[in-house]
Amino acid sequence: MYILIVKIGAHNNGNFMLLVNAKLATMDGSEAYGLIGQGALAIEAGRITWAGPQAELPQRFTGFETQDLEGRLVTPALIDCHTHIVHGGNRAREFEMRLEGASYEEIARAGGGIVSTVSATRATSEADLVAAALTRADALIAEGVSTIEIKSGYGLDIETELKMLRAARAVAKTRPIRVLTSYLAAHAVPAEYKGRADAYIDEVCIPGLEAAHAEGLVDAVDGFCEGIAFTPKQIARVFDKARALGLPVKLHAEQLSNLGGARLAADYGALSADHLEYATETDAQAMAAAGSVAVILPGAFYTLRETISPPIEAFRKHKVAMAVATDCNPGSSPISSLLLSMNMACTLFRMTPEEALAGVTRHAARALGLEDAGLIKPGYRADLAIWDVEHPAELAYRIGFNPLWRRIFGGEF
Ligand code: DI6
Ligand code: FE
Repeated sequence: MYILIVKIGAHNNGNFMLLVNAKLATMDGSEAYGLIGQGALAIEAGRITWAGPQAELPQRFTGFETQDLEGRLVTPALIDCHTHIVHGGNRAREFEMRLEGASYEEIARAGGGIVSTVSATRATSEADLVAAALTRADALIAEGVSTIEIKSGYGLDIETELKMLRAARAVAKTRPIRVLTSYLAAHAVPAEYKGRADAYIDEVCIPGLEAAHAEGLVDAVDGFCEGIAFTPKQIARVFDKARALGLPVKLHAEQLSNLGGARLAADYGALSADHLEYATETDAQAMAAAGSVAVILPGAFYTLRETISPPIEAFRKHKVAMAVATDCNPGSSPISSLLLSMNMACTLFRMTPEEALAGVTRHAARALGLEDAGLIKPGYRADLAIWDVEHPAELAYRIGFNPLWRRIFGGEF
């Protein structure tokens, strides 16, 4: 009985909260960040139940525990919708090789690249994969991130793909963060299947997907459609299996060349197509019609010193929602800062700071198929970031600077 009373008390204090004297960037799709200058926000049982101008706060909230934010900016907590944070080893040696003149594709074709991380990941225990991923997750959390997508794809055998996905699930059990997993066995052809990509799809990729799905480890299915990876036809076979299992798809498409990946993704009603440096206006039209999000990954563009930018203007023109993500991975994008990714999206691709912020909140949620995150609105999860800045444009503007004051996850600081 005593325990019961204590629990009810804790529930009341922990789960009902009123934030006052706050500047709210609701990111609800209205003009100018959906900004409310002198705002208040009510949280009940982990959800936002009211948000608006403080002067209009309904009577029923009197008696709530209040937090005076002293004019600080509140945004939806950030969402990193494309990461590979579970992996073994690192590729600093390749970084040196690229600086000596080797290209990413040359290194990949010479047996380096993705497959070298595969050897390291196979050799790392699940517990050590989790520990390494947590350091990267912590860096993201420290910047106000509440939700991350984590891909497999460095196992390339069934056992290791499952180990990676279990490690990804463990991240969410160990930290206050939401994790969505993507099965990415169609990431590269492992050495033991060299020259036999179709056999790899049939013997590993598809049976592995069935096994991972049976264990509840898969939230979406991804692939790498590229000259150094898989053809649209091979990806389509993986997507057919995803569809049969009722799983949504997404695709690494047109990163280094245009093979028709974005159109393939659109044909399958993909949540997103990602990278897209070589995408065309026709691809943008197909994505718009399918409602697929364009996930912009400036960290990979920067690291590989690419020169062709994704067609941002075409995405704007055809109203393709643009998300921004880190692509945190040991090869092409060793970055674990979403704020820096936002800055890069602006400076390298001329996205606006408002597009960049929408790209890590509302549109990132859409890229993950989430309908209860990414904006400040009644009914949405109370996942919020509180910043020591005066204007939301400052989030993308500064470099190597983290103005996070507090993060609220599921209604709790
Ligand atoms: N595209 C990328 O940028 C990463 N994967 C992919 O399909 C690169 C992964 C790596 O180089 O390890
Ligand atoms: Fe990636």
